[in-house]
Amino acid sequence: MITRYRFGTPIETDTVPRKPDPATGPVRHLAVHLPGEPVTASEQEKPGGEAVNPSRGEAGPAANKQADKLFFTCPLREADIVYGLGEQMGGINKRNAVYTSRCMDNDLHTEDRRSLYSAHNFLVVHDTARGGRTFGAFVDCAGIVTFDVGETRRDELVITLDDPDADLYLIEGADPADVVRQFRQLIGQSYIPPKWAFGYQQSRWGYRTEEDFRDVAERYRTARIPLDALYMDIDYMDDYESFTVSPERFPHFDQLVSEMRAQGVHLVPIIDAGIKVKPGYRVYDEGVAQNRFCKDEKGEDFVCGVWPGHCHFVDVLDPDNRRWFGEQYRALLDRGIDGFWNDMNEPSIFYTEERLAEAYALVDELRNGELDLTTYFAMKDAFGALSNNPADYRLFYHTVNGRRVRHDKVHNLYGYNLSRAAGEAFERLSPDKRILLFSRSSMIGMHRVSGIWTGDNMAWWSHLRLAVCQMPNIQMCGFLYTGSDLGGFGSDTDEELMVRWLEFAAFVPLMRNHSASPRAQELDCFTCTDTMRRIVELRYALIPYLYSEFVKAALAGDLYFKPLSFVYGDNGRTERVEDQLMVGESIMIAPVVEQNARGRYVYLPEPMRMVRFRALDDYDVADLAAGDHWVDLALNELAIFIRPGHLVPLAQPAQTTRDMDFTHLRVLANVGAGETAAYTLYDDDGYTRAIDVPEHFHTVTVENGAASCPTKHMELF
Ligand code: MIG
Repeated sequence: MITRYRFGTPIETDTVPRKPDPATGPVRHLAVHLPGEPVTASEQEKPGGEAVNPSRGEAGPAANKQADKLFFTCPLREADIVYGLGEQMGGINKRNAVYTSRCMDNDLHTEDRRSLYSAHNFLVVHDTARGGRTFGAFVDCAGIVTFDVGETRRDELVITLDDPDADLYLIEGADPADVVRQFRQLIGQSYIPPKWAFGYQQSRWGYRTEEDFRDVAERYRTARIPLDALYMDIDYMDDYESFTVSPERFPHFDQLVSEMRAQGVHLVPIIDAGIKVKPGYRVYDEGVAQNRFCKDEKGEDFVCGVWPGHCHFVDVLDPDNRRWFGEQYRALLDRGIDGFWNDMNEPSIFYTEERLAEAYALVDELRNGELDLTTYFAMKDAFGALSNNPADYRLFYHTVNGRRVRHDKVHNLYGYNLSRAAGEAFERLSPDKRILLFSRSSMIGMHRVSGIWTGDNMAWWSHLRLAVCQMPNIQMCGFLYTGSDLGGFGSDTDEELMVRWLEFAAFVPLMRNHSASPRAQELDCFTCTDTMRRIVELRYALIPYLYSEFVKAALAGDLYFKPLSFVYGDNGRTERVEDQLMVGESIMIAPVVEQNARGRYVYLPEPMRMVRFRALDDYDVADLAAGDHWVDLALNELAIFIRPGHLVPLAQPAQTTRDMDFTHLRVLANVGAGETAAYTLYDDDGYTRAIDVPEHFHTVTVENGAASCPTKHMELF
């Protein structure tokens, strides 16, 4: 059951396509503290609900509550687990930390980061004790929201809205999986990319010329490692101008696109949010002439510094500007491009002239003196705080329904609407074929037209582990197509981390190796390239299953990656497992995320069949009982655990998904003698926009030791 409560007059976010009528009366589960209202013991029991606010005096967190904000609080019991919040730091269970939804270009994802690039204001509070309550809360607003999930007080959840205008949705369900399903129904169907986006993809901030792309493609072919896409980072552009291609470095761009296409490799260019201020640059000229940009205090086009130097930001909160911005993608679509990644759309600001002037003034003042403790740090901070300074987000304005709105009030809507502009344009400009799109910044709502990647991680073991935990929480918020930079974006990777990361990423929808560290990270740069090739081949073998599970999850509003308890319920163990995931309906994975490990403990909630691959045709099988097992996993071993009565269809890998045969499949089964099992396989041509049609669903059956399917050639693996 979903109930909507309205507070104040929120700005429309378009996150919920069909809103239920707002309810009146008390809010169940959460105590509400309206702006200006003192927090007193009388808040303790809200009629008709179980919202309890522990009584307290002026001391404690209540005293910190500011009068102009809106708060929701809820006691946390020992057995409660909190899921959700999408792209944030921490574990699957979000307890004992604070998270702030404030889209930020934070390039150092340390444990203490409270904000990453996205604003995903949905969480589930689940009491794992018998008969406990389970509910979801979705805060639908444009402003900054902070979730103190028991950091300040272990026994209390406090949700703080900087701006007291919001819709609050409360979702009651039987269990977390049910709450998430209802929430996903509310926010609408998740974006589905083309099938080639499930292939292996190679990126690096450093490919500069068309020769670089030919070289990488050729190296993958020489090493016989499957590859579906190469990514073009900002250096392909002419002077960092979005939607342009450098004529010097890419003199034969169209030829490059078709050469790559002939090999089955898609080129995926980056698009940056900042539009360079440069008369003669078409997008700039048109944007100025048609009044498309955000304004400063004086009503002039707002200027700040990003990659290209001085930039304007398109006011994408206006539907007409959104349409105009979306049209810009045509320049590249017309040249055969069918995938994009949208970067810097928090939007990231390197500097503004206002902040720079302050810093220069300080330098001038201090130039000839001797720096002491105070002045040294003042100077350091003046430059250190130039980027993404909250003060700069107060310097510019949007027009929302004819009303001028300062950016900081709607900051979290920016990246969402920029990528929405692209996604909505693709539906017009490419009505027959799905276009690949993922974004760095996002808000719930954007999940209908785009995926996300998790930004600038590091080649750290902790970030491999983080990627495992982020996946299910991001997907709960609607973003099914997601992934982290494989191998780590910053800092040099090592061979072992790279292999272990590949073994996990083999199951991640967006399997993209991206980096900017000095060490090259393409898979032919390592001594264990053979192992890496075999892992990528296993990924390709799994594509029929992964794609099928992905599309079915999108259609059903379900998850592709699930925490174990979403399948098995709570048994005192399942709900505490954070380093194993369910992938679709048939498989559990238990990736190695520890340096120098040569195996790990794996918890099995039910008896499962372990298939431990060294390669597609080199594996061993063991039927394991429910419970804890030590599993040896040499560096070149990747294990999957198949649920009883379940099937996993496999294809023969090829160098690209285009070259794969999806009509002749084999099926891995965990089906006992005399038993029957069935699997619904989703498959299509890989790009059609008509997804949910009966011909795309195939029934695979295993019985009497044989596999069959009326519409595909099927053999037992
Ligand atoms: O300020 O385009 O997260 O993936 O390689 C850095 C260069 C801008 C940040 C993205 C990263 C990309 C990089 N970009």
